[in-house]
Amino acid sequence: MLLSKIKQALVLGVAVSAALAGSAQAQEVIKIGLILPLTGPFTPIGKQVENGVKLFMATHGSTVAGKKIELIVKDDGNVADTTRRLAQELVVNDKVTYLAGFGLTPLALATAPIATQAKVPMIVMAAATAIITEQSPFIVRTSFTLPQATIPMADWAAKNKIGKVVTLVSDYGPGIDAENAFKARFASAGGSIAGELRVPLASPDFAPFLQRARDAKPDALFVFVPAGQSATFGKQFVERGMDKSGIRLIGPGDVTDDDVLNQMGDVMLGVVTTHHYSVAHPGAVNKAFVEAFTKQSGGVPNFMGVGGYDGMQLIYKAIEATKGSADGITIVNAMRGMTWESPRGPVQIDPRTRDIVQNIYVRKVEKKDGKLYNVEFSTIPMVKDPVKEAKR
Ligand code: VNL
Repeated sequence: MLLSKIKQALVLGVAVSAALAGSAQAQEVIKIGLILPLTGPFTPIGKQVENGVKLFMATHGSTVAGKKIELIVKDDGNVADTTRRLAQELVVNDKVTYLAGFGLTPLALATAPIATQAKVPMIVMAAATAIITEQSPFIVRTSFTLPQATIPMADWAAKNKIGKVVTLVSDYGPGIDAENAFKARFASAGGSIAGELRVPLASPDFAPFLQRARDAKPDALFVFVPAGQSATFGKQFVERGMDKSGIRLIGPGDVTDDDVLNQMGDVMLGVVTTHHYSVAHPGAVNKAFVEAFTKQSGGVPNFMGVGGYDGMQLIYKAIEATKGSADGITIVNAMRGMTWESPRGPVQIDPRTRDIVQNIYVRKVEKKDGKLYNVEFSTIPMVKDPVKEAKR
């Protein structure tokens, strides 16, 4: 009698574990399509984001809420038509639950209609023109917006004996956002704009623009160039003798990108910028992030790397919150209002706009242990995208 009970239990046990093994094999998969420029001039940006995404997966495992996470990485070569086609294929053929990446504004704008039609959440990890999140109700952003990063720069300049400024920006979405935000805020604080220069995005030659800026004799030159162009800009800045002209360099922190700052050299010492991330941001969360990122990729993270890392963090949190839902509306609604501690500091997804709310730091380039860093010295807490705030 007892023996048969034991036998029964054993048989049952075997049956249960067989069933468990079966369900593990058939474990549901959640697919994430990551589209980035991984060839062409913006390869370092794509690589930063990809490394951030992969680091988050490596440190947090690839099973969330009992589901296996599968990352599918695609290279758009910074061609908007390609980004859109890849997104379409990922949705239709691979049946991804999430689209992610988007290195530059035109790539994100081209893909927005796909997210809307397919009702697939689209996590913008890099591109930073304010209007992007308004192009689809399925877009949620973990990078930043240029107006968000720029307004504190205008405030700082106005308070620090800078009266006359020439602006020099890359001639597309984020540059025009930066120019407009700076101009309006700086003027309202009593500053004057002595010139507005726009440089083509493709293969830019900054030299003639720098000469014009110099001729206008401003107190400061406000610059936005996208990450990946700051090294070229820095080189031409020095070749034109701008570093010895007495004209200060200011701008959102794209121009002192942590990834290339040391390549730009000591001429950058003392440059003040405003941005949401510095590799030198204090605290345990960033320390661990920088160490792990450097170990994994061989280079330091910049704001693009952190955008990728947090984008994946947001996706994991949404999978947990929705128990792995595949419904785009459910997912985006779960993301609204989410908060977490990023390597950059505290962040929140604005429940209304789906843009990221974050601290903007005022930083100065300093040398520590022989290396250049953007050292934060002042914090403007939890800044929302000012363009969307103005529309309320
Ligand atoms: C964008 C904005 C791209 C800021 C960037 O680097 C950047 C964009 C490639 O929205 O296109 O630093």
